[in-house]
Amino acid sequence: MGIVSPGFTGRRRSGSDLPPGQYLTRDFPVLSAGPTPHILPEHWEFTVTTETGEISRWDWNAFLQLPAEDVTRDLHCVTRWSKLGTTWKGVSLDTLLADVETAADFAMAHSYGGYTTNLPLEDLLDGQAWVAYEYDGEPLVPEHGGPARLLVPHLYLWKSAKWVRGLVLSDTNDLGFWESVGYHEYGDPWKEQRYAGD
Ligand SMILES: Nc1nc2c(c(=O)[nH]1)N[C@H]1C(S)=C(S)[C@@H](COP(=O)(O)O)O[C@H]1N2
Ligand SMILES: [Mo]
Repeated sequence: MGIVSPGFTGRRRSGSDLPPGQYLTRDFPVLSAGPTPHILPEHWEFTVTTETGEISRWDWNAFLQLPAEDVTRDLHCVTRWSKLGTTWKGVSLDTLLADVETAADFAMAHSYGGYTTNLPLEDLLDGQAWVAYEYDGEPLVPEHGGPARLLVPHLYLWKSAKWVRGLVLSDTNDLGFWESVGYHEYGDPWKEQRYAGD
């Protein structure tokens, strides 16, 4: 036909959307290392603790009053499934960290239930990470991390801590739950950084 519909704004889907070693899935698998914590929003809070011990705190109401963004991103799980074009609503870490004074290079995400995962602080900034509380237009269900989870889609999905309760900033790159048992400390899916040494 040779005519491109002017209304067509979708990304062209091709092999280049899929990092090496990944396959496409349409459903949304649930991967949790332990039982699903059921956190009532009124009991939820998110804290950022700096390397000097300063704490910033948002309860659910304060969190919902922060400006939120709609984001569409591809997800890549280290167990090799990828899901393209997932839609979320959440608060950018740029917003949450805007007034936090820190010189730290690293962050440890902590979850209700005890899960942890480590990231360089710079990977949480510049529009790369959110605390997400809606998925596909609905409140985030507990199985996928509700009331709210970290979303860091440029890294393997184990970095996107479900039931997130806070970040602890640090000068040292301490290892989180999966990282301490052999998963890669960074986890770039495009470099296939699945395990330590990859
Ligand atoms: N708190 C917590 N967050 C977690 C996990 C977990 O076990 N506990 N699993 C991680 C892993 S390994 C993956 S692949 C994704 C899975 O997210 P999903 O269950 O929403 O697909 O959550 C990540 N975040
Ligand atoms: Mo995973």
